[in-house]
Amino acid sequence: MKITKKTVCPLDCPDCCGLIATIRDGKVVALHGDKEHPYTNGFTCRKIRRYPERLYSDHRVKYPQLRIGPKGSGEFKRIGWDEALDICADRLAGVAKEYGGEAILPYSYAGNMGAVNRFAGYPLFNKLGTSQLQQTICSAAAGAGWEKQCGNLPGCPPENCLDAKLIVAWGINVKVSNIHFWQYISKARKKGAQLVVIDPYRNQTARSADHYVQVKPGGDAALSLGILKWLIERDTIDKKFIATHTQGFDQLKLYLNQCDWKELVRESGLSKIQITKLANLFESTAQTFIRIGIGLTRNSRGGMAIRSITSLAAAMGLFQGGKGRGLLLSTRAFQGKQSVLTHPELAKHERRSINMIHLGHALTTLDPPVKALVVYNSNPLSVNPDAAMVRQGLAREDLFTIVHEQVMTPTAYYADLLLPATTFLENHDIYTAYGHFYLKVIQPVIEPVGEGRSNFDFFQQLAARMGYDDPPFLKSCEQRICAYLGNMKGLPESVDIQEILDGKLIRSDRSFPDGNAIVKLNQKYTFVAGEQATIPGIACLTASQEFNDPDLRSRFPFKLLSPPHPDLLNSTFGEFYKENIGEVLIHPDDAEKYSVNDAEEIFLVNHRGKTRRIARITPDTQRGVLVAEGIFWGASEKQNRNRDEGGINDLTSQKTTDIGGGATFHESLVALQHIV
Ligand SMILES: Nc1nc2c(c(=O)[nH]1)N[C@H]1C(S)=C(S)[C@@H](COP(=O)(O)OP(=O)(O)OC[C@H]3O[C@@H](n4cnc5c(=O)[nH]c(N)nc54)[C@H](O)[C@@H]3O)O[C@H]1N2
Ligand SMILES: Nc1nc2c(c(=O)[nH]1)N[C@H]1C(S)=C(S)[C@@H](COP(=O)(O)OP(=O)(O)OC[C@H]3O[C@@H](n4cnc5c(=O)[nH]c(N)nc54)[C@H](O)[C@@H]3O)O[C@H]1N2
Ligand SMILES: [Mo]
Repeated sequence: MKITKKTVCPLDCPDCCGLIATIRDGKVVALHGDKEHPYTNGFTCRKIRRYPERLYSDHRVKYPQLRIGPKGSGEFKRIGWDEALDICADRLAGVAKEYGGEAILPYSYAGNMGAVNRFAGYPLFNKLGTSQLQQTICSAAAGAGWEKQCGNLPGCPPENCLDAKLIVAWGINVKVSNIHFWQYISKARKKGAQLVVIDPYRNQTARSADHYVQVKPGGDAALSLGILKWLIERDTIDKKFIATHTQGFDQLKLYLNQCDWKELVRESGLSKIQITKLANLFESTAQTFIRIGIGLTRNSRGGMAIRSITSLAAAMGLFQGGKGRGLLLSTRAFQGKQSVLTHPELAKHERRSINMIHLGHALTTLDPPVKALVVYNSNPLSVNPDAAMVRQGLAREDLFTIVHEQVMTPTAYYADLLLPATTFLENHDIYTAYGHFYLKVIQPVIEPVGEGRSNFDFFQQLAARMGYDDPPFLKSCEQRICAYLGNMKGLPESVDIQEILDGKLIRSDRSFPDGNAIVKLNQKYTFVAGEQATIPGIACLTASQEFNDPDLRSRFPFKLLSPPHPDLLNSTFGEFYKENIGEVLIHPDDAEKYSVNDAEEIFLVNHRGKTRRIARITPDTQRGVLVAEGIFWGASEKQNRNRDEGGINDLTSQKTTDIGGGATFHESLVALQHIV
């Protein structure tokens, strides 16, 4: 018998789709986009269509296993959950007793975006007094940059883009990483809108655009400040909006008056003509919608890129909204109290805090050392920067590693204790989105596959096994969802909690149809925001780090970008492409200079590590910039046999962004090396 049930995609993607699962004989046989979900609009990406295959594949971790071979070998023996929980409890309590709670490091991110399961480990780790993890790997710089100038303003509803005449995709590959937004762009273009893409390489979205602006990596502050300087010179900024809804503009104006065009040109990589052409387009199109991505923040000037673009948007009055006008980075639609998910009150004292980007450091050189690592909702060996160092850490004989996973990832290979995790199709949870304004609670659509347990169940059971009976450990998943809904900003007053629990789709009341949140919420845009020693108060030009390092530049002449691939979601789905090492885009002039042939398998190397890619020679990238789409596992699989070769993140650095402590994935210097 065939039935259908509604659910929500759990993947870390702005689109957070409503899905329809088709179930036959207790098994999910298909997933489709929900037609009743306004943003999903009946359509879903090709990744999620393969999810049923992932669900039942041989790569799935189906029961608890204990390592019997050498670290990283992937040789395990099957054990039962009872024994697994005993081992977890004994080892964690043992480490805490001998070395203190801080010798335990939990590592998690957003494999599952459900609020309950995403943060399910926190209460136990707070109780145990473990090291704390700063979850910075994705949007920390973007969030900090936005908050510095815009406070807690929500983004403009994506629907507003339908009436735009000029749409700017700035550091975002919409057709790959935010595909449902394309429907609005597409409809607006049918009504005459033009699409501008600002990106260091001609990505899939740029190939469909009306104008492609090839900015230098990290050159966005220079570009947006150049545009603003031009608008000020021509006196076409929105003075009324600036006077009414902002503060501190004069200081920025003074800075820009003194700012030399030569510097703006050098830093943006664009000529003055290219900058002013774009400025003229902005000036002549009132109905402008800017969609900013997170990609442009993954470098040492990432926060400043956001601060400069929002300052440009504020000077243009885009925050006032109006037909087809707006600015969207993240919607910030619903804001629940995270403490009801994480329960920090269970911690008895202050603990050290470790930026997840520094995992390599934490597992190899940190003192006092980490003795136990608990990984869930993440695949750090593939996604974390400086992964060669992570691998070195995971190989340590004196480190006890627990990995709770759905599939046999490169990280799972290094587990001492491997535990089976359920997927969203087997879970109860609540999902909010960062690309639209809807929220939904879902129930499991099938029974767990194998002996999988959700993050929530696993950590509640482990807490019980460790003898803890504080109230948070006795709560059900539904009680935690209710607590989260309790003080949530964005929930319309009229909604009934029971209806939400029953699965009703809710639209946030922080979504203003006209995109004029700043006016409706009576807030101000601050051009000058709290100057600190290393953080200027206004948007301005700053120096880049690794790309400017003369020593590294002399040894590693190429800038490497490593953005998403259409078939992967970060490293998720990597098991389908195990033999695939991915491509690297190389400009024809560079290929000639370094005698690289198209389709040649080649090493990318630097002082941190090395990986293989297939060369693709194309003018889509600029001279001196290599682009490697996708966090494929391929090379990491080879690495299990050959220790000094990993995935793309073996080349990226543990350096953090200018603000927010974010990752600098798109700022690594590398060299090309022939494989002999
Ligand atoms: N198919 C697919 N979709 C995904 C993901 C995936 O892995 N695969 N990942 C998901 C996740 S977790 C996230 S956070 C989002 C991320 O999605 P986005 O916000 O789109 O960010 P990125 O994909 O990192 O980068 C987007 C674009 O920024 C460009 N870029 C890099 N450096 C610069 C720069 O200095 N300036 C400018 N202007 N552009 C630059 C890149 O070349 C890339 O084309 O996507 C989500 N969606
Ligand atoms: N070079 C480079 N590196 C990057 C990026 C980049 O652009 N370039 N992007 C970065 C970004 S934006 C992000 S967000 C991070 C993402 O890093 P991660 O959050 O680690 O994302 P994934 O690679 O998708 O891995 C998630 C893992 O969690 C598992 N999982 C899913 N659901 C559950 C669950 O309910 N329970 C448990 N226990 N496990 C589950 C999945 O099977 C998967 O293996 O990667 C970053 N890494
Ligand atoms: Mo992300």
